[in-house]
Amino acid sequence: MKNILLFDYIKQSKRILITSHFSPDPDSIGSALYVYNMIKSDIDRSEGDQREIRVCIEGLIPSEFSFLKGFSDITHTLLVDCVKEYEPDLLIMLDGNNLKRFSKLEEQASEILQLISTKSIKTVTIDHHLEDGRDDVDIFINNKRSSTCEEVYGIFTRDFGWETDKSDMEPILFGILGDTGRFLYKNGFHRETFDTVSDMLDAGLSIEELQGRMNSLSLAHIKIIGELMKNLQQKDDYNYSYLSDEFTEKLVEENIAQDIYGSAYHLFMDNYIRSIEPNKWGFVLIPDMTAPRKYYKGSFRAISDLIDTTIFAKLLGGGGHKPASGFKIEAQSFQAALDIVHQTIVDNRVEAYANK
Ligand SMILES: [Mn+2]
Repeated sequence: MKNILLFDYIKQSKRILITSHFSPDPDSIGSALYVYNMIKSDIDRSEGDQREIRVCIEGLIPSEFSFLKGFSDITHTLLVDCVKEYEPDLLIMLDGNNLKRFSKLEEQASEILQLISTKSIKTVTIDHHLEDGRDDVDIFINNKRSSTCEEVYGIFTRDFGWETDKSDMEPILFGILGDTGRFLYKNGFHRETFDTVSDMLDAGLSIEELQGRMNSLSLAHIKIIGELMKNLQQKDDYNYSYLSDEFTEKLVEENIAQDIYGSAYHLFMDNYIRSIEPNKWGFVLIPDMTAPRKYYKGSFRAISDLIDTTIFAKLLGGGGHKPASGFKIEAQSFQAALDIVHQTIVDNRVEAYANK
């Protein structure tokens, strides 16, 4: 039913805008580019079709994603500027369910909400995260699949039956590999996931090649991962590590790119923080590279069914999934930020375990 309505929206709108969460990961950019490419092909198929389509994503976009079809078409500006200038009548938001995930600054997010209501822009969210705190939209789709990529593939390729070639599938497989941790994490719909992935392998895509694009490292990555290993600590029942303000400021002086900083942090977190014995969960805290000594961002990781880390992340202004969540806080210093995180754990640990 929702898919039929979405189909009508896409067919009847004149200017369609696609977005996904800022500083995109493979699932975010993969789902955005797939939806963009599918609708663009639909427009191109029928001669004289007046519809226009754009994809706009805020924040840092890793250059390793540039091989994906449609990458060079991404409008890389503030979302609010794109909404004002392009004047879409349909906004499709992917891999997030609150405008604050798509537009980095809070006042800009509220400005977009204002524009949505004054300009009567139709809104669609397709997501797979927990739903609390989500924005009200005209169509909300979340079937709790492993990734937004799986959700959108189920709609456009499977349900609508739109022609999908190998280059259309590539962003989808990239996103699934990213969000499933290459099929590592608990997945309530594993048959559907492997069935979807079988389509991609039949089309000739290679898991090895795509995973290779996610795993390739520079010396700068190794240096950052090494620092995180050096700073690793254990406290009570959890592991944690961090980068100091001084270390991060030195990276800025050395012109280390933000995407390297971000991907090294993710690699350390996804591979180590929940598996240093005897603990099975933990967090990593790092200064925001653009504003050290002011903003600090962190992520929690846990093995499945142990603890609900979103209990902590939400109190720290973030969210996500029970075993994997993130947050960003403002603090006077790195130590102050770290103290806030520890205290949040101490105060809410019982509830977090109970909610597993
Ligand atoms: Mn995702």
